[in-house]
Amino acid sequence: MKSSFRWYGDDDPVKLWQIRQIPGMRSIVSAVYDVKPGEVWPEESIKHIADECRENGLVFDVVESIPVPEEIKLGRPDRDRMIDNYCESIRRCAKYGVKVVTYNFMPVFDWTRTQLDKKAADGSTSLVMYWDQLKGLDPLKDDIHLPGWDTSYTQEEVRDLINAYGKIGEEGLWENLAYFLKRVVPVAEEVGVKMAIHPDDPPYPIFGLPRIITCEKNLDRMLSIVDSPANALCLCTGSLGSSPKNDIPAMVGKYAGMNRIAFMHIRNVKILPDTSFEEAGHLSRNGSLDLNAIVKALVDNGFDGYFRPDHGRMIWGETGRAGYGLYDRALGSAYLNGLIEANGGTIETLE
Ligand SMILES: [Mn+2]
Repeated sequence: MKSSFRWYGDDDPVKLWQIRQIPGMRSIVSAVYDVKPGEVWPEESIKHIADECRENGLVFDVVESIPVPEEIKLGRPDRDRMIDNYCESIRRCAKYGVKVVTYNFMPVFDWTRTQLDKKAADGSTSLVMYWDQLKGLDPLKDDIHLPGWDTSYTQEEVRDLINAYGKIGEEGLWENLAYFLKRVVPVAEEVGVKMAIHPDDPPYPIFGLPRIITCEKNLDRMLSIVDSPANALCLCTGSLGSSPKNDIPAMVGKYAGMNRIAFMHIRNVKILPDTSFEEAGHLSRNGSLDLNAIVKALVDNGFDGYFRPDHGRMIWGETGRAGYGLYDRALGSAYLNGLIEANGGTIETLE
């Protein structure tokens, strides 16, 4: 399998030369951030990332993410134009060597946490989602700002979007996902790209918004919409694993065996008795997931795709983008290398 690391471009406090020094590191996971969702990615921006990675002994071959605009998720009249743009961005990424394009189909908000800097007993900080902190908040009534939420929406826009998703419901969202996949996957196939859907985070409804990429039954349904290896999963253990109903090692083994995982996000999460959760260190004993069982399931099923450590804690006084510091993700990567080696797996590096 191929070791990768997310990088937020030139503004990222974590530098490519640092990422290169992580043992076994190969691929950079990044995106073009200078255009609005729904617009075509400029070729020069894609080329710029690819060139910088190459200059640093790395390869830019995983995109995370090309965002899917609300117009497509809601099935609004402008969606055909935006799907055409999306397909063009995929073609351009492929031209510069991209093999996997990650995306998600979450309404309005990408992920939900209530605090980004919860201090643990050892002094490290991490992202958490506490029901206590969420209780009593109503985005239809209050102007709430949770960390990670798109700040470009006004309160009124958020209210309109929530109402629009309320009208289409889960089945409407499924229909719009199918419409999108049936147009996008053939283009991806043609240019040698795998589309990798990231699960909803957390994998249950928040504020009544429909969420569909949540569990084994729904992943099966998603994969059956277009039965192609190019219609694949970005299996995020921490997102799916924040619901105790998901058996992550079993799901990893099943989908790896079907050759439908393009990209693995591997991290741990600690589920609390009331189903609140904390992002824990990668080590199995720090959280609720058995990371060795997850890696073993990948190795045993011949997984040869990309993996990356996911969100890390902030440790050693590092400051920067919550969840995306260098140190703890590098520790996570080293730990994953150890598990892969111990299970007889192979880490492919560049020549
Ligand atoms: Mn993830």
